[in-house]
Amino acid sequence: MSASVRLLQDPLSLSRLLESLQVSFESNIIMSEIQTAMALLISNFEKYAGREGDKHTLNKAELKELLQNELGEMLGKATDKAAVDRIFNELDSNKDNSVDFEEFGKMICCLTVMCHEYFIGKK
Ligand SMILES: [Ca+2]
Repeated sequence: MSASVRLLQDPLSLSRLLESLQVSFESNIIMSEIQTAMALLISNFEKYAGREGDKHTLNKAELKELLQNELGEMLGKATDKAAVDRIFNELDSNKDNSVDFEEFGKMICCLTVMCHEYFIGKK
């Protein structure tokens, strides 16, 4: 089983751990590179989520646009209609016909782990 698959199996235990550590988000600090990457993920998600309907979730059209514009070269044919339908259905884990940031975040984590595995394999 790859790390990216394992990552998707129990994200709740990780969030419970982080909550128990009383993680805080101060807005007046100088952000590290990882914190900057997190802020960029949030702002980019909100940019697409805010185009139609609920401004904090992606509908299928918003997800397709985000995939094409932000991950197009990486995902290749994943922006075909059938592929977008499959990705949307897979991400929408609570089946409310929208993709919230938590659902989107799982895809970004999974892709990031896959990138890491790919580059480790190149060494
Ligand atoms: Ca959803």
